[in-house]
Amino acid sequence: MSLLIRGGTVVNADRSFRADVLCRDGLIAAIGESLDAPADTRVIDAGGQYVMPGGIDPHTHMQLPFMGTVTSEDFYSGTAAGLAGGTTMIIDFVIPNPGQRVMEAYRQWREWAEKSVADYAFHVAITWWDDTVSADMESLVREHGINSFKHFMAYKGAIMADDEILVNSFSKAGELGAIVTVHAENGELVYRLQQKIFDMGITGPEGHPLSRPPQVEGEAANRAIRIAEVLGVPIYLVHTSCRQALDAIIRARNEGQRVYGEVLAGHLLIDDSVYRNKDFEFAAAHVMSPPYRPKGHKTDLWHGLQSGNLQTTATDHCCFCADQKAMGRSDFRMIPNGTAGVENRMEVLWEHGVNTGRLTMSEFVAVTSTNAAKIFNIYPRKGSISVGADADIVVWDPEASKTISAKTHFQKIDFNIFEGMAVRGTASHTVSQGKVVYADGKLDVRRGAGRYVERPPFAAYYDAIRRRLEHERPVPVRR
Ligand code: URQ
Ligand code: ZN
Ligand code: ZN
Repeated sequence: MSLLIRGGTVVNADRSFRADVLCRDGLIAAIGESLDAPADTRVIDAGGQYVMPGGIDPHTHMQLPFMGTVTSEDFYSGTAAGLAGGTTMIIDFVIPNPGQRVMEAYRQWREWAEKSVADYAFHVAITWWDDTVSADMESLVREHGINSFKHFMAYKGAIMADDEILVNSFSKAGELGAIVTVHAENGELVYRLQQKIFDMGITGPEGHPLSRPPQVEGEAANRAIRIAEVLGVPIYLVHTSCRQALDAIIRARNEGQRVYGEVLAGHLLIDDSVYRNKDFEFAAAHVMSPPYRPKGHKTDLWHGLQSGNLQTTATDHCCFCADQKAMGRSDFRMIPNGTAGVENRMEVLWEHGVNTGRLTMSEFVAVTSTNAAKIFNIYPRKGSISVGADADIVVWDPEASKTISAKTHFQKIDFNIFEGMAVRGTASHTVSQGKVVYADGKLDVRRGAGRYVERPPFAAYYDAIRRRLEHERPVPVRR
């Protein structure tokens, strides 16, 4: 069965143009004006609509065991919810417990993800260090298509990576041609401030942002960036939430360092007033790290996106329902950290990015799909409407309006951080591997249809970094 998307305007990160798109055998087979529909072809009338690369959410946590519970969203329901919002691929996280063989954790997450209905990949977290971790990193890069390793600088006593782990892991990643990513919050400071705030008698969700001020993120962001600079590895900062972290990214990028920044849809649109809401359930539902910030940071983050200093948008989709969040009713430190968003990312960014003029349509495509594909080395297979690319496509109706609500979303969580938000512009059809999987507000997915996407290491990055370091610093650099 072929699929012809007729009469639309193709929008790629570099340009937009009027063209039909023919999909066959899971790939884009032809792009052009007035394409014929071969026999047994399904036709979508895309008149007045945009035909864009399916979204890539580079930061999700489906069925994550965390803080004594497991997220309510699994790989089946989470990838389905993503498709309903135009996201056709996620990059999730393998997070070994400290001391757990990294390869064992990887196999566990691969098993969990087999139920996915859309394509997926993994960043692998390095939460401890010994020779087996080093060996498993090598095997993951060389044999299993992993090219990015995550480091949580927060969560002391759980999965926190201290400087010794950072230096060992960043060095190994550099040898392997992989990119390092970090959750940049100083875990020691968070631990101390949590204790201080709690001992002052502040036990509710309002204590959460007080224990992780922007300076705590700014310090860790700069430290991680500088460690990466000395070791000559490219670095990607996940969920950049504040001016202090953005400043660290901008300074390093202006010095020619290979640093990338991600921003969450939530941090662009929600501020810290949510934590002062008297309703525990409402405030606790917004507990995630880094926390939502005072209003001014949102403006800086939008400027970061518009200026190109932040390259990708994500959701950090990590769902905990009210009964799970209630684990911290008497102690904010026990509230499982995480919020949802995989279904709404693209529509809220279109509403507040494109409809406001902050972003062009092509910039929207870049920050919701193409840049993530390029940074994580799966472009142009993903992130482009081009012949030979995977037929992962969203047909976007710029005039379709809706109001976001937990009452109507597909996400498996009883809360929506964008509850009540009116948006104009949503996915009318989502195509995954050349099959229409979402249309007319209904999902048509098959459990297990999602594929694991292997991502090769980055020879080009390392070659450029090595040459720059040799050029700028006499110190001999690893060949
Ligand atoms: O830190 C993360 O990215 C995971 C554990 C999700 N939770 C969160 O609060 N961001
Ligand atoms: Zn994080
Ligand atoms: Zn996360």
